[in-house]
Amino acid sequence: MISSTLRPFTAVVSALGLWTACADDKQPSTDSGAPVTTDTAHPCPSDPTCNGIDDDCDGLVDELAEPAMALWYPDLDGDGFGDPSASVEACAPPTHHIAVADDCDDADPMVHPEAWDPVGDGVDQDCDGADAVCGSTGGPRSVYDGDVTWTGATALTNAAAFCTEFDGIAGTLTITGTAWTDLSAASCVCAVTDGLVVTHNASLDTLAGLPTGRAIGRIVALTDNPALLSTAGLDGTTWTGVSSGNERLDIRRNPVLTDLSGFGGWSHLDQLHIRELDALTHLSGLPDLTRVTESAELRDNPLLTHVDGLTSLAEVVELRIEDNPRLAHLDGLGNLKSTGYLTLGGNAVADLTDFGGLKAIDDRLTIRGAPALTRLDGLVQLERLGGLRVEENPVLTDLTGLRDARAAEGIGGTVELHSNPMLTDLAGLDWVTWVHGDVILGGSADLTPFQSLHGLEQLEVVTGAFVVQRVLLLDDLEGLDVLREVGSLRIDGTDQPTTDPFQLVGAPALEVVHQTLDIRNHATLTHLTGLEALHTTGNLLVLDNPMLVSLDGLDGLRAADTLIALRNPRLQDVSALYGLQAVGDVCLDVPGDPTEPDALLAALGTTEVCP
Ligand SMILES: [Ca+2]
Ligand SMILES: [Ca+2]
Ligand SMILES: [Ca+2]
Ligand SMILES: [Ca+2]
Repeated sequence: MISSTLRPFTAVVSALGLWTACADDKQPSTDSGAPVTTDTAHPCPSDPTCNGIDDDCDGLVDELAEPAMALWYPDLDGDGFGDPSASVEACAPPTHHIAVADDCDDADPMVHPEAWDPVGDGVDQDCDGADAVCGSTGGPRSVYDGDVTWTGATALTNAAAFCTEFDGIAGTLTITGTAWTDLSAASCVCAVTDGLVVTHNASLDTLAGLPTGRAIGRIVALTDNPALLSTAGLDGTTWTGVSSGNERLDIRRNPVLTDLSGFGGWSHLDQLHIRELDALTHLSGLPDLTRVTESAELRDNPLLTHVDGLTSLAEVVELRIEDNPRLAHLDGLGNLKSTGYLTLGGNAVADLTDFGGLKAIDDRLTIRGAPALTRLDGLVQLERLGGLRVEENPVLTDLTGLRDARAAEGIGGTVELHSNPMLTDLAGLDWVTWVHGDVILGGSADLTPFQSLHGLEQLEVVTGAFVVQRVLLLDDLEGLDVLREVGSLRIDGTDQPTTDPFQLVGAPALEVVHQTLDIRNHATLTHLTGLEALHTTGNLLVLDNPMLVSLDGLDGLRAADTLIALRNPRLQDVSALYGLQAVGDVCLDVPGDPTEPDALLAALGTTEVCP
């Protein structure tokens, strides 16, 4: 509008030919005659400045004063940059006009050549011809140093304010308690170094809206978003922060989430948590994940039927797949080569055939509470087994499937079995020649139907304790054909209802018990027959065996650190101990022949010391 009122000043004068300066009459004239020439002998009397005319005919235009004519641009939004399409030529700036042009939107003071151009909002704030973009050429250009939280009713304005200055975060971005339906309010965020936390957003149904070219480091936590349907909006993210020590994907309690895609390109994690996702049927979306250096858990997903999105996974330090009651097949885990701990339970899986590629379970295989697991077949390539725990599996009938793991030759840690009501023996472990840990059968829980130790026929050495407790139907040690050395041996017969007398026969090669040989609470044990090969033990404890008459069976014993036999009310014969050549403290109670202890002590050249 201003331009239309000012432009006529020169244009109209010229167009109407009202007058032309310095014609032949040497005076300003109104005719439109000959071209202007200079007449220095008859100069015009004056030369009013800034009308663009050589009024005094001296050949100089507007020479007496400043400024000269210039172009002026309207700056209606007051941002210091004018509208280049609406210039005005004048000696002085008209109202609201400035000398600087280049405003590409003179109605918006946030848009001008020096403005911050937020990424991804579709607006070219800095007038360079395009909206800013993330990536190697586009950003982040301004990084906020610290954590950022957008929460509740102020989330939108806080995000918008942030985006007027920054497009990167050296910290964690938390979005919580918002009314957002997507993440477009965060469309300026090109990079977050430490993680993206999206939690408790009632309306959020998609993660779309983040800018193209974004990079997210270390952590993505998506928890408790009741409307979240899909994570596909994260597709295209560059996942950074590898080896930072806390790289984590944590997705839990998003009850309608069905699509876990969007994590392509993520190759390494320290922790993966996929938990309590009530609607999830397929675990897809991690096609490039090859390694989890701490733990991966898939737990409490009631509808999960497939884990086909983990096809690249080769190495996990701890893998827990538990309580996914419809998960019958682990068909996406065929490339898994090694784990530290592998824990399975509460799924519909019937065997271990989906672990056919597994070469090493370095710490422990735990099979716990598996309602459909009847057999353990499938570990056909296993070369190392670091430990074994099998407990509370209602339909597991035998361990024979573990013969597939025979290449391992031994078990590098503790073996524990209890509370498998259909399991009657250890058949299937007949490739185990050593256990570098404890063997605990029964322990604090029942091994109810357990009837024999058959299955351990190749076991030669147990470095830890061999413990058999609460085994109601076991009546001997048969099966331990070649066991020659254990750390400790505790055979505990508490509450044993069997009418067959318990005997210690079945371990004819046992020569050394390094720490403690503990025989107690056997309702029917009468002698220690069966231990004839034993020549060395640390502590020998014989306690609370109501029917025990003699220690016959220990005739080969030559060295013991301590000997304690107490509360065996029928014990009368300890003559088997006369072969001892080295013994430490002795404490004997022989109710059936009170003279026996003194005679033995004298023969051994020691005195009684009781604890
Ligand atoms: Ca402007
Ligand atoms: Ca502007
Ligand atoms: Ca922009
Ligand atoms: Ca721009």
